[in-house]
Amino acid sequence: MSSPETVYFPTVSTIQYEGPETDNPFAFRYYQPDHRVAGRTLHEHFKFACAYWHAFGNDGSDPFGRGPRPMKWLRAADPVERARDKMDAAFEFMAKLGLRHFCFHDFDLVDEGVSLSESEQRLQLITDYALEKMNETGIGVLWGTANLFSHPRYMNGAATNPDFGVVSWAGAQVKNALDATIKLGGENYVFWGGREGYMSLLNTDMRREQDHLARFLQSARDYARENGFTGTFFIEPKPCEPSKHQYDYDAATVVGFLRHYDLADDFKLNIEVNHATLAGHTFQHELQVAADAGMLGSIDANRGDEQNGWDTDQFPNNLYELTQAMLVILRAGGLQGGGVNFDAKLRRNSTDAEDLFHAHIGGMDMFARALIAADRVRRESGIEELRRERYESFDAGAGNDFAQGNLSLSELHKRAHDSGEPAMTSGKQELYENLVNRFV
Ligand code: XLS
Ligand code: NI
Ligand code: NI
Repeated sequence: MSSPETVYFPTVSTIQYEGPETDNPFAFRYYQPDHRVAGRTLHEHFKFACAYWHAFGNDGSDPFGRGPRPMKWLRAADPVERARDKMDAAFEFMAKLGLRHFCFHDFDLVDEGVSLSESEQRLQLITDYALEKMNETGIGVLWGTANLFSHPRYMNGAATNPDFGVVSWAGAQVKNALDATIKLGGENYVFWGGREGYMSLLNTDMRREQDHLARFLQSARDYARENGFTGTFFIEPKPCEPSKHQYDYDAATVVGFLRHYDLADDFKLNIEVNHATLAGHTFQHELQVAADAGMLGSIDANRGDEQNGWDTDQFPNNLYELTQAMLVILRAGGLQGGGVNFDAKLRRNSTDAEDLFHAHIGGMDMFARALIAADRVRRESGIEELRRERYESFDAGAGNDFAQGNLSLSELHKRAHDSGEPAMTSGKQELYENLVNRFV
């Protein structure tokens, strides 16, 4: 990588690994891209990506007031010039931080035009520019997506809109976003269900809307495959917000949907921490559901707030939770095709240019530290053996016959009579918790 040009982040130079003892806030204490854990480098495990929208589009505005963050890259009057400035800022940031991937929505790259044709022209121009920057730096696209939720035309949904005219527009937008993703060599393509859901069942034909969603996904898949896209499609589950109820509620719901509509060969899941908790699950639960279905594709890294019931999208810092998540990921053999996208935003009152670095350094270090801890837990604590032994009555004999489907209910009944009341076996949860804590 050539050394990044300094324009937007003059006070920060390239971030290096300095080890756990450093007091330099602009250094990694755990993340070393080439450090190997469980047979792969940390870079290969994570493929960390910058979320273009939060990092370079979020000025900190909230429903109560305009954004306080100065965004020097958004000052030009001309939309394409502004988009280029934004891209310069993004590439300066990523190069200094050592991020080798980014994720984008179509209209994060450049503002939507007043007509579809104008939007298409703008996307052409900005993706030409992106290609230049990507070639200079070696930075790539982890995934692209289309913003099918911000424009008022999508107030009743996009692919699930009751009006076919809107569904067509959504189709045009996804075609353009796929074209952009393919042009930039994107490794994956994401569908997060924006407003695909309902606000009230009274006016909603849920069955029809879900059929339309499946048709839409099939047509997007077919178009992308015909045009050379070999990556994976990800669905990103979320239970609510902005809709009252979103069809992609959680991992189990999406796995069922993909199988029902015959999409399971091309689609996997992108699991977001804060979406898991909004659905009433832990992050590790959602990862486990995806992994068990063979669909653990990618992660949107962030965290929620225990007192707030919405998608607060804070940067990850919960080591204990992340270590448990890394246990699931290591057991699953890693992410399938995806990586770790920082779908997280600075707090409204974090307004210094450096804050974006602190946030990402912290997140990357947390993931590295959690993975290293989880690997040690697996190798040194005995937890894997303990968990395996818990099920060992199914490994042989009648238990194995049962697991193989070769034992009837009447035979279970007979066995219970013969062997009498089973002995109690402790679940030992506190012991397991201590085994993890030893390495955190
Ligand atoms: C919103 C989602 C969104 C997707 C990309 O809650 O997390 O940011 O990741 O459309
Ligand atoms: Ni997300
Ligand atoms: Ni989210």
